[in-house]
Amino acid sequence: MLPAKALRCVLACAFAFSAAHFHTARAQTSNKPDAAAEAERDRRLKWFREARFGMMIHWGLYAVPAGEWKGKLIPGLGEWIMNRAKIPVAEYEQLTQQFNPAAFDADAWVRLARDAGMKYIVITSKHHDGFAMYHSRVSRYNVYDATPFKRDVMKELAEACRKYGLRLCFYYSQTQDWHERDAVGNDWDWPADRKRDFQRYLDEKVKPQVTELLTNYGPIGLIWFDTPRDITREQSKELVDLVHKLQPDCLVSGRVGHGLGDYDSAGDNQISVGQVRRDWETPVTMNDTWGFKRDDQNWKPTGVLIRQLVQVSSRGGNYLLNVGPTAEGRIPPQSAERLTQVGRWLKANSESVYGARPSPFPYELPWGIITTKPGRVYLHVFEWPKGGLVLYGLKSKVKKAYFLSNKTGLKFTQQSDAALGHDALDIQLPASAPDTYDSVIALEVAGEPQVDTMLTQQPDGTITLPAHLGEVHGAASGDEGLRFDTRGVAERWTNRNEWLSWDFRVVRPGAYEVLAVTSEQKYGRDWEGGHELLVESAGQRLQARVERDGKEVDPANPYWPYVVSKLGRLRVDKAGRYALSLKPQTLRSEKKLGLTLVSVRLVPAAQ
Ligand code: FHN
Repeated sequence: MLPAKALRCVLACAFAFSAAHFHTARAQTSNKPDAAAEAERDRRLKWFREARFGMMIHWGLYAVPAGEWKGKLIPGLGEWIMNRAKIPVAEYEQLTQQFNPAAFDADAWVRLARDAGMKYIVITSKHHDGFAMYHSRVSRYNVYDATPFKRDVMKELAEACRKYGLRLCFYYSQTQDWHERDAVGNDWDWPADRKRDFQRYLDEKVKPQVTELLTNYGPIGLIWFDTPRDITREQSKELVDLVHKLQPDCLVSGRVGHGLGDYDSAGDNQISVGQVRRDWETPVTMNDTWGFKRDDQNWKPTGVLIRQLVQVSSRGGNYLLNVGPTAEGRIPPQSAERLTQVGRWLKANSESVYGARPSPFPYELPWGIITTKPGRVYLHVFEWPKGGLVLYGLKSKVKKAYFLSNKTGLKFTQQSDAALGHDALDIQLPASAPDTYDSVIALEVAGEPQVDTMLTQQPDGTITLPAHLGEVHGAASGDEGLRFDTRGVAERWTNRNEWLSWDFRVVRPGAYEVLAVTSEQKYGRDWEGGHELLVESAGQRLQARVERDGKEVDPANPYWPYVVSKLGRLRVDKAGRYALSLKPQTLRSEKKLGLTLVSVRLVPAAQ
């Protein structure tokens, strides 16, 4: 059984990107759509649910400086250079004269996306710098009127998307616009405490431009609003209504604000490890920036991209993978190469991704990830297990097992231990993985796959108790206290009266090292340790301090390094069901981070 409260919490947090940035998860739950609106939303979401994989494109004037201003490298995201270097509007506007991307080839971009297996493209029609990348009649600050290029990028992309059958979607920054006095964000041209008429900016720029985008480029898949800072609920609603009035089939991203989007957006580069019930999407960078930055060479390996795509699919979401083209109009070769490799893998394994349903297991498996369809279970094997793969907890009878890419059959046995309530499927595998990234094994079962969802010791001996699957005790009421971020990691755990417990199954008795896995902040910027924890399980008590004893990186969420802390040793004499509780005795919160628990892990102790 899933602990309902913890699950509710991770779901709520995972829904609400804006959440992650600006709003509380609970604000979300008050937006009860009526049945008719819900049916409309359902209809609109049909293509999105099948798509699973899209291309995001951050392209604008910022590609010209490419991360460097007046001979200095500017830290941070490439598309934020105007803000980070505090470039005055009048100076930034001069970049228009250098924007002439002769190599831009809409056909080639869309072909690259199609061959990668992507089903939609979300391109920045206007990012926070306020510059429109299409021929706008609302403001001459646009690629057609203000640059020597004099071409409408979006017209050309719309044609190519039609030709190759991809959906064109527009990113539009609705609140931040550093070119406009009345908008949010530019406090270097104008004083931060100036009187702003945000509604005027909305009425005179945002709505007319969104209208152009939804009128002049044919059917649009979705409008990807972003960073809903300072926008009121009514204003977010005005935008949602405008989009749906102009194109009833067009989706609105979760970042329109106030939970009013058609689907939810996870935080940037955040991949949920918990089950998510609402439709959702996560935007991901291929290196560390969205807009092109010459010095950013921190490219994610293809294996990580495939793993993230599968991880998102296995949680019922869409993976929106970014490219940042250069000022010449080229998609960086490092991006193109990776996209081609992902496309090759996807072509051979598409059945396990498109339209696939989430993993029936609430927890992660040590060798990889599971997706399903009625009658099928797909085992995505990322870590090749020596001597075969053993899967616990599958209750459906397996009729056939084979490699999805070439249909080679695999031998297997399936057993059930009635006393333990424990099922084991044992698949014989060749010595090495047939695919360098992800070898997919398809299992044929009757109907919907049935599994036992109880946390269970894995065949490698580890027992992982994820924070978000723990039962929360002593929780503060209202919006305060411990909750789980979009990755499923505990945050705001600074109150020692709150504690977690888990029920789990031990298959092999023995001695176990108990580890606490906690998460640093993004890019390892900060972490809070020194908490005193009490662990109680199998009639034993361990008391230990959270220290930096080791580190780990989760390939799905590489920007948040994990810290591993040793809590002590536990003995389990008999196989069976156990409970474990984790009660903080003291919690440090000087940095306001508290105990950022990812999981408690029991690892067989060396004898
Ligand atoms: O500030 C933007 C950022 O530049 C980029 O566009 C990302 C993409 O998700 N969204 C905002 C930050 O979340």
